[in-house]
Amino acid sequence: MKADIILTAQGHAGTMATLRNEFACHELFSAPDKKQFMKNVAPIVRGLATFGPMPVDGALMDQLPKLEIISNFGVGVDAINLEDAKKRGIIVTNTPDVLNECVADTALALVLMTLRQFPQSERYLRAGHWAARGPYPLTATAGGKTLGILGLGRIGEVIAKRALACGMKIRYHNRRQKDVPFPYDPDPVTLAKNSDVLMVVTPGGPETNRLINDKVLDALGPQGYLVNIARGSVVDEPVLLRYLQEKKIAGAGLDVFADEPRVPSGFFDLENAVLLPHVGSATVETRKAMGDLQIENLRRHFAGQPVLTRVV
Ligand code: 8YV
Repeated sequence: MKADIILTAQGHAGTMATLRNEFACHELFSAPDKKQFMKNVAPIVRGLATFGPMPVDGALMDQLPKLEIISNFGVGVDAINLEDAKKRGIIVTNTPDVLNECVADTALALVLMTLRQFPQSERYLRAGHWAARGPYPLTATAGGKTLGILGLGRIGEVIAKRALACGMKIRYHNRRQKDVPFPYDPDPVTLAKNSDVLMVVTPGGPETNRLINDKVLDALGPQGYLVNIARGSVVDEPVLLRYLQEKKIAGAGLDVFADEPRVPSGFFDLENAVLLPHVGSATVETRKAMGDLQIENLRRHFAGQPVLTRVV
């Protein structure tokens, strides 16, 4: 018999097809009356396949007394209350590693796009300014600059590899110093002070909420750039917007925002920011690999085997 699971959102097409094939899927995202939906499925649901930022907390878990596993599509589990899951003995899994290279590509692309202003210079050409006004103004070289990585984990290390290939120097801050050949800074302010480009790769959640504040941005300074491929919550967004408007930092490359998909309109007017719609891991290949891992965790759990990538 197929296990009953809830799908919280519309995921990658291939992943959805496999989930629907192997499990008895109940689609919360398309239910017209969510309360009624939860009531109907409560007696049978044993799994939750989560996608995206929908919060999964103790109140939701309590509505599903048979819930055994939450299998998240994505490495970041900040939308899931892990303590609440732990207390209830519910397993939580994520999809680490399979997206490292892809997210690191996005991170490096944002460094290059932000320093070299490639999107802006492309817009300049398309607007016909090249012939009318002459060459695009000079920009900043990445090589020789210091990339400060806030959160040198699995993704951070792959970003470091790429940045080294561009001739950048690496420093980092983590809660704990690691055995890596890069200088360690004891806190985000010191890292920002010692960096030309500050790269945010920390997990989201309450511990990192608004870690990038005015003090960190002041330390980064008017010649410094911020790149965020982690979570919008890690940055104090209104402060960042003001610092970009007032040119208190040189520029920013952002793949993530505090209230996705809503981006404060002030960002749209900035010429010193490159903005991406959370595409860090968004390739066909990587999304398939993430979906495969999400499904394999569910498959194993319901076959009575240990899951592959357990968070809680
Ligand atoms: C995805 C991500 O955009 O893995 C993560 O934590 O942020 C991204 O890879 C997200 O998981 C899509 O739901």
